[in-house]
Amino acid sequence: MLDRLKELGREARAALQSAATSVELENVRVKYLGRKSELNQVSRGLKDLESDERRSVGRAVNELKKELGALLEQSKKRLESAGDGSGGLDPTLPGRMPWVGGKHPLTRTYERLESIFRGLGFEVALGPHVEDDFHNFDALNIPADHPARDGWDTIYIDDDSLLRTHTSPVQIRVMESRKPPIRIIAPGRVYRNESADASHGSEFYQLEGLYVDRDVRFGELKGVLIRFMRELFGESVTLRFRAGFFPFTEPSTEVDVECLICQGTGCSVCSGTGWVELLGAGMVDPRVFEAVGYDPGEFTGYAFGLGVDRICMMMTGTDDIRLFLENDLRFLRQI
Ligand code: 2NM
Repeated sequence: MLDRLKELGREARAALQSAATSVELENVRVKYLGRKSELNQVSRGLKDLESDERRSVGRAVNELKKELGALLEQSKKRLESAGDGSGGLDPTLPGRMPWVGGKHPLTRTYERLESIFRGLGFEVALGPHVEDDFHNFDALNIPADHPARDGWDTIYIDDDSLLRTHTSPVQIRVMESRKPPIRIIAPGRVYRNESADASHGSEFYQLEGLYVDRDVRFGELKGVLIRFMRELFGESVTLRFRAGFFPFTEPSTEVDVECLICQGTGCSVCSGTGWVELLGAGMVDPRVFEAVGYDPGEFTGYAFGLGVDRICMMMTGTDDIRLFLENDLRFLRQI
């Protein structure tokens, strides 16, 4: 009899634990603990047993009933928390995503800029980071003995090799290799021999654009830049065009956007001015066309350049450019 009880216990335990729905659990309860269950029959038959056997079997029956009763409650709870008897799975619970990393904020900014300009008909052009004086300076109307060269804080590798100080040499190389119409953007990393502070890094990302064809006018440049900035910052963005100077464009303009962080009231991102200088642009100087073998009488064009880091700072409310190069996950995860 005791052996039979042991076996019964094993069966009942397994059945209780594997019941996957509340209906199944109720069937298990009826079978092993119900009025007509084998255990109950043994219980009722106790009175017919010899007193010794009655005592030992009686104790075993009670212990088993108690144990199975507790297991039943446990299983009920397990299924209740599933709610619908779906076997412990609640598909309405919020999901959990492991941290798998993400794109760097600069990459995301750059990809957004690229996609806007692609939408405006520009194709992407790339070029070497190690350049020569001709492509980085001379072709851009910045002659060797001219004080303007000092303004770029160039990192030289040897007499004629340098780390590009802007992506303009990419545009020069494209013009050397093809005839207009040309409508390109040249994004990428550029280098300056500067000590880093909150708004300057020794390397940063630039995106320059170039459009050359017959009869390209300043109005088209303005139109494309305004469209670009409205796509990026929203239709209600406030812009300011100022007269500017670059050796490679004439006339030239600098474009500011009202600081998105403080709405123009002044903060650390805009150094208290309410405006952030976003890009420089202008009509390509005839001397640049001469340097690449284009006839300035036949073609005109516009060019522009912007700092990707600046834009990323404004869009993320970051007031120190160095954070973009340090790769501190505590910073990157906030963005
Ligand atoms: C700027 C501002 C204005 C520019 C000019 C050229 C080229 F190659 F066509 F001459 N590329 N980029 C340019 C013009 C860049 O950056 C602030």
